[in-house]
This record gives sequence, C-alpha cells and structure tokens, in this order.
Amino acid sequence: MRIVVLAGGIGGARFLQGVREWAGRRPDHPEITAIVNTSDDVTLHGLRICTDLDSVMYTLGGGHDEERGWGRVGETWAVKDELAEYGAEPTWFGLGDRDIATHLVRTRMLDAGYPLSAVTEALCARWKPGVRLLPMTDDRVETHVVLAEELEGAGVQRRAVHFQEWWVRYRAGLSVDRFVQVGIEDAKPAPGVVEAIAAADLILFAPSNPVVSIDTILAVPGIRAALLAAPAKIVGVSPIIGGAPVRGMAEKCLPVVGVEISAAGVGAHYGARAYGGLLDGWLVDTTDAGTVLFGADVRAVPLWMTDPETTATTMVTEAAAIAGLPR
Ligand code: FO1
Repeated sequence: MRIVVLAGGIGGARFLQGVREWAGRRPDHPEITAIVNTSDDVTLHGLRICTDLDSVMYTLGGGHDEERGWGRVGETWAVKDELAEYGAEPTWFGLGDRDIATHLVRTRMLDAGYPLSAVTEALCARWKPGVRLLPMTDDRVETHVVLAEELEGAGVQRRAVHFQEWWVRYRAGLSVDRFVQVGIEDAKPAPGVVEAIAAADLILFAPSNPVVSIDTILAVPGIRAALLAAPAKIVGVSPIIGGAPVRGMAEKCLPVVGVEISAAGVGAHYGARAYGGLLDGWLVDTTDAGTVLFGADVRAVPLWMTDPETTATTMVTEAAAIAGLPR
C-alpha cells in the first residue's frame, strides 16, 4: 500500500507522525511519501533555509523542539547572538547553531549543483524520518507577501516582503494585499512527485496552511492535474477546528484569498472531486460535525493532534475508511 501526503511545516510534521504510526501498525507496512511545500524557503546570511522540509525532517527524525514547533531540541543561539553583535541583518530570524549545520550542508550541496530533492535525500540519510520526503519542486519558488500599507498623506502603498519576514518579523501583523508565489509558473514537480501521486492507494492533504502550503503545492504546474487523474481517493484534513485554526497562521491567510475561516470554507476551497475539485473525503473535527461538502464524504472525528497515536487512531483510520482501504 502506498500513501502520499501533501504537507506544509509544523502541522504537516505532526500529522505525518500519525500517518507513520498508523502505517507501522499494519502488517503490510505501507510506504509513505510526503510532498512538502518549499515556498516558505528563504536565503538568509547566505544560507538556504527550507523551513517546512526541516520541520518534517527534524520532527520525524526525533530532533525537533516540541514546544517551539520548529528547529532543533537543545538548540543554542551563539551564532545568532554574534551576528546581532555585528548588526548583521536580519536579526529577526531565529537561526540556531545546530540548525545552521543543516543549512550549511544544504547550501554547499545546492551550490555544487545538486537538486533540492537530492539534498533532502542526503540530509534524510542522517535523520531517517521513516517516510520519503520530496520537495514539491526542485525549482526555486518563494511566497512573497504584498503588503497594503496605509501611509498618512501617501495613501495605500504596496511593497513586497518575503513570507518569513511577514510571518516572523511582523508576526503576520501587517495587512496583506495578496500573496505571490514567485517562480511558480516555471516550477516543475520534483522527480518522483507525479509518479508517487499516480501510484498512491491513498492521498492525504495534511491539516497544513491551506493558502501558503497546500495551495502552493497544488499550484506547481502538473501537480493538480496529477491529483485529478490519480486513481487513489483524496482525503483532506481540516486545519480549522470550530472556526479557529490550530496554529494561528491559517486565520491570517484565508481572508486574503477570500476563504471563510471554517472547516466548510476550506473544504469548499479545495472542492469536491465530483464537482471539479480535489476532495473525495473531508475530515472535520467533532465540533464541526454537520459540515457539508456536496460530492465529498465528510466525516467528523477528533482532530486535535495531541499525540501521534491519537492522530493515527482517528484521522488516518477514518481517511482509510473513506478510501475503502482494508482495515
Ligand atoms: N518561526 C518563528 O516564529 N520565529 C523564528 O525565528 C523562526 C526561525 C526558524 C528557523 C528555521 C526554520 O526551519 C523555521 C523557523 N521558524 C521560525 C518557523 C517558520 O517560520 C515556520 O515554521 C514556517 O515557515 C511556516 O510553516
């Protein structure tokens, strides 16, 4: 059995822990391929930082910091402090000493001409996440945020900042005119992405940010078409529980693209496959029971990812049931 998961960063990593747990309990030990968003990636201090790939890799590899959600457990910040002493901008991004080693290895391999998918494979040789990690593309795609700032006497001014600056430096506190996925038009699915989708027995959309993570993966030319052609059922997991997102990012992004902050809103945004969308199934939290998505099989299960086991016994089991996979 082959499972493909479209995932972003922190929420995606937690969900993948559950998928891996669920797969580990099955005698046929399904293979899991995670197709991970790379549009949050950023180059800072000369280093290429792949935040979502690293969140998934560290979390599944057992090296992540649980309460921070990103970066390494037991992290130190000596280099960051030294950079600040030099006044070397940006000082607002938290680069940990251990994390920097990952970025040094990645940057050196990228500079030597290795594609991101090969770099990710090399890094995973150490971390052994237990799932195959594929970047959505090997091409450079970055989410930039066009701000709509009302400057007195000058009307609404627009300037673009990298997603990480909006999210980390400004805590997503500046109003957004629109998100732009820079480079998306020329991006190609990374090697293995389309093949994994075509060969899957079950395709899952993790409860990641629908706008800057899942939508961006879907915007890579060729990925949406591959999903629509896939024989496997596609089941999404709502990132919104009871009208509020689990980790706060989605509520800042959904209004920008005109999507209601609700399980129903996000479900309708992805759309039911029967009506030209992508979902055969849509998992919502029990507080959102009664959510309707015509043409899709909507099921209400507890969605709070308190621990991988809970995730495994609820979401993935239900998703597999929707897909008609043998229990
Ligand atoms: N998030 C923060 O809120 N503050 C940080 O300083 C920060 C640093 C950081 C460094 C490496 C990395 O892989 C992730 C980091 N993140 C930080 C999280 C990151 O901004 C988000 O997890 C993703 O971009 C959103 O999915």
